[in-house]
Amino acid sequence: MRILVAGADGYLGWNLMNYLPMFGHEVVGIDNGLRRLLVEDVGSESLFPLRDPQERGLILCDIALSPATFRSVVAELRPDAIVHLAEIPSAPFSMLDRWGAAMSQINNIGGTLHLLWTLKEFPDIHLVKLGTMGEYSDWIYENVPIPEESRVEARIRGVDVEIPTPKWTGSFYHWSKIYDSYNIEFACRLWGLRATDLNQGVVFGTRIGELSDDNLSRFDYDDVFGTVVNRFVAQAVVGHPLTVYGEGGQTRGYIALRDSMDAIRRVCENPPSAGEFRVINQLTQVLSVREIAELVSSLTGVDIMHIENPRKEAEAHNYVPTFKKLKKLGLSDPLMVADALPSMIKDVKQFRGRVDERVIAPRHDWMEGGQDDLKLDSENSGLQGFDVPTMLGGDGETKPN
Ligand code: USQ
Repeated sequence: MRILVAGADGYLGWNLMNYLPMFGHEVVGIDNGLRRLLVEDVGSESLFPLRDPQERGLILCDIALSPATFRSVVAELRPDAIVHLAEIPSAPFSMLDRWGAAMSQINNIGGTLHLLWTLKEFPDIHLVKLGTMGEYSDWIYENVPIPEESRVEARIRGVDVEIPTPKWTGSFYHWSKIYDSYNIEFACRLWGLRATDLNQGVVFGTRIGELSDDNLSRFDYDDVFGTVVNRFVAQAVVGHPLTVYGEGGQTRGYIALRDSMDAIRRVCENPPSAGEFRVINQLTQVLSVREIAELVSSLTGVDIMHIENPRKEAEAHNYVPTFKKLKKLGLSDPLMVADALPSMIKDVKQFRGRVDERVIAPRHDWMEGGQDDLKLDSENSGLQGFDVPTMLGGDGETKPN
């Protein structure tokens, strides 16, 4: 198959660019380079050194700012599938301040809308969209198993009806994913598009085995862009106590990087029919933060530290997600956190000198919402002053159109 990966410079994107060709697929990657800039802006960088996007052979293109360029890439390439990973993926970033919130939603929802309008012209292309398990709030699903469908049966004031799966969530980032999901489902109905919404849990891992050290994908461990398992591994390697937020009973779905790549491949190879909006819950294991900390601590001897939770979230709750569809697509023998940890620790140790301990502890409280640095409107040109294409040194083609 010919597959276009949007967001190809990211943690998942670059691994996918290397994984899909192993199965004979042709891949083309586009990216706007925003992730590198945002991580730099919060005072961090990928633990693994990265090659430039140009060296990686990626096309510099921002779906939200340069939709015409994106359209021409799609028109020329005519891919069988577009894997859409081109979003700002961080809940903490979206809760930093008004800019983080606005940028997350404008970039994510705006980019996805432009992508949908391009697909309207090419409706046979299968949209594989990265969503999140965080679209299912524990508020709604405390006593009900999380569905793996776009529709559920409900009884409203005594009447049995079928309704869109109810969603609620806890960060402006996660809300952007909910709005994306509903927009995509609407476009499938409206224009007969075919799409798969992958509600992915938290991903962990350092590499897909085959990547050489000088071609690794990014690995974030900071308080804003790092995710919990990867952060705990980086913390353990430098002897920093593991930062469990609050009680640590926060329970989530997890999936290994390797299995996430394999799931995406299988989803691409098995497209839904025209007009279908397919939902898949992409996780293989359910764990609490405390259980993860205990696993990392037992392997490394590093202490566990319960710190005040900078987020507003339930610290103890039920969590019963349904996740049957990946297995049906053939994903088997998933890698569990406990089994992945030894090789992750080994990989991270190689780069321990690059861990900056100043970005480990959480620096922002979600309730405070960061400093409200509202300048005069005339100074707020662009989002937080980022002129992405120019900062990347892109040519005229990548400028907003
Ligand atoms: N946590 C800690 N200590 C830390 C970091 C996190 O206790 O040092 C806790 C958080 O409070 C949270 C849980 O670990 O309860 C997961 O946090 P996370 O930062 O690993 O993941 P999250 O913010 O939920 O977001 C990540 C990805 C996002 C994806 C989501 C899937 O960044 O792109 O959508 O996982 S899910 O969690 O299912 O919503």
